[in-house]
Amino acid sequence: MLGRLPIAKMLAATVAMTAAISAVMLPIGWDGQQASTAAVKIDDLLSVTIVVSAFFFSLVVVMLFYALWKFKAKPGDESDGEPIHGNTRLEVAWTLIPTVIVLFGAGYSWSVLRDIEQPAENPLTVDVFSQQFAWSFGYPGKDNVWSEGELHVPLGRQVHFKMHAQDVIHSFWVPEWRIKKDNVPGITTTAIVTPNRAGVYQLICTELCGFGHATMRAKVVAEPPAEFREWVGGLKEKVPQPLAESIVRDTEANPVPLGAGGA
Ligand SMILES: [Cu+2]
Repeated sequence: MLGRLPIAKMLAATVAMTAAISAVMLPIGWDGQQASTAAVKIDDLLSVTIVVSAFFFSLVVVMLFYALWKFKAKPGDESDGEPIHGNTRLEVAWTLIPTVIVLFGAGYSWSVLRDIEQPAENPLTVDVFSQQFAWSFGYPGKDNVWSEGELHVPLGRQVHFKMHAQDVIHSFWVPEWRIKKDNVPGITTTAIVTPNRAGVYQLICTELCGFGHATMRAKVVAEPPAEFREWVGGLKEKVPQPLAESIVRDTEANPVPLGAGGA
C-alpha cells in the first residue's frame, strides 16, 4: 500500500510548502527590535520552531489533500468502505514522531532558558509592583526610591526584576527584551534581563486583569549607566508602605533570597 504512494512528489510538495510558509513567516519582526542579550537566542528558537511547525503542517496538508483526491468515491459508488482494524506500525509512528518533536522543542527551549537566566555578577535588583491597572518600580539598592509608571534601566548590566502583584495576576512583558513573566499575588516571581540597546520601549501587561487591562502600560527607558544613575538619583519618593509590606508578605509565602543589588 505504502509503496504505491508517490512519496517523492509528496515530499517535494511538502518541502515547497514549508519554504513558502517560512518565507512569509520568518522575515516578520514579531517582537520589534532586539534590545536585550536574550533577544537573538529567543528569536533563533522562534525561527526554528516556525520552520519545524511549517514542515509538519505542510506534511499533514499534503497527505490530506492527496487522500481527498485519490480516494474520492466514484459517482454512483454507494458501497461501504473497507473495514479496517488498527495498524500497529502506523500507530507506533504517530506516537513516536510527535514525542520526538516535543522532546526536541522542550530540550532546546530548556537550554535557551538556562542560558539567558544565567545569573551574572553584580546584578541590579528592581522591585516591580503591579496592580489594577498600573505599574510602579522600587530600587532597593538605592534607598528604595520609587517610580510610578516609568522604568529606567542601565545598559549592559543584568537586571533582576522581583515582581509583586497587589491584587490579581498580571504579566510583565517588554517585547524588545523578549522576556515575559507572570506577577502572581502572594509570591515573588523573577525575570532576568540584560538590556543592551538604548531606547524607549513599552512595558505591557499581558494577562487579562480586568476592565482597564488594555491600558496597563508603563514607559521603559534603557540608557547608559551614567544617565541611569542621574535619573535614579533624582527620585524623591520612597516605596509606599503597602507595597513595601507586599514584598515581605510575598517573600514569607515563597522564601527566595531577595538580594538587593546597588543602583
Ligand atoms: Cu493586565
